[in-house]
Amino acid sequence: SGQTNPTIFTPTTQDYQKVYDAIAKKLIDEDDYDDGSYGPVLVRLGWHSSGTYDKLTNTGGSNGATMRFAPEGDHGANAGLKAARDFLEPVKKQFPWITHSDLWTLGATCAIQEMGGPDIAWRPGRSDRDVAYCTPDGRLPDASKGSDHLRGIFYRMGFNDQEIVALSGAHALGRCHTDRSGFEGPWTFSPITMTNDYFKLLLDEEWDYRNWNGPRQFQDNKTKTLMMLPTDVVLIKDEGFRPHVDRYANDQEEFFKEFSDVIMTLFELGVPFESGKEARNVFKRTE
Ligand code: CCH
Repeated sequence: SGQTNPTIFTPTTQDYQKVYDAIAKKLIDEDDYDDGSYGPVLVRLGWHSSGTYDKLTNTGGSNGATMRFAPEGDHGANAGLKAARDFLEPVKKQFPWITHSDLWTLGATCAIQEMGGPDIAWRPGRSDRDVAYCTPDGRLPDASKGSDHLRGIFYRMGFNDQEIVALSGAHALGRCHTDRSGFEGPWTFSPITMTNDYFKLLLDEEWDYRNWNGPRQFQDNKTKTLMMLPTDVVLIKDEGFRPHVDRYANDQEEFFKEFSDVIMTLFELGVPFESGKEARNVFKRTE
């Protein structure tokens, strides 16, 4: 029936849905990690594998999964992401036909949906590359810096101010760890549920410097349990970013829509897809 070589397996959307389901099941089963989910660290893995993209040289991005190798895996920005890569390894064993680079972005997509975020369209087509394709250190943002640095990093990927703010809303999820980045604490009270609370809290709380021995970070004046990075607070101080923080704080649906678009774009940066946009698919979530 049109098949030329029966030993070559061409996965269908249903096959990728099976991978999605296996990741989702592991997320439910392995709930004794961090705040109760590997979801946030999976999102960070998808982001750090993609956020190395440089549009001028068309290098970096999720194609390649070069974080598997030193030196990239050892870049300071990637500290702690071994937890996410190890979490996905049994899924790779179960579905050996999927590439690591497809698996990492699919893992992040699954995590966002399973944590109550928006639908994210995803398509396969990434291939794994060898160590020679590792990106140089310094392509990911430095949390201690200001708006010029943020723009420098994200404009290099091809994003604009609105997209920078939308992407930053991922900090509704997860936390900082002293043994990874040096920073400490979660951004929101519900770090394993995707909401627009990051934007609401940025606007509604008073953010003071935390008095501690660690790197400069902010804490909420009321409960002193939440944190913001210097690069987070930049979003309410900078007049190019601020209007989008206001919009997203006021309307979670608007945030979800724009976040969904921009994270799909992020995960596709630099990938030489053979398929067109019609190959994008939204996977069914776990009930
Ligand atoms: Fe982030 N992020 N991120 N971030 N990030 C950290 C954790 C998460 C910056 C710095 C940090 C994005 C943008 C930025 C997540 C998603 C995204 C940490 C703590 C630092 C530091 C790491 C640790 O100690 O474990 C900076 C600077 C920027 C600049 O824009 C974007 C974009 C995304 C996704 C779209 C997620 C999720 C986490 C939580 C990880 C976890 O383990 O809980």
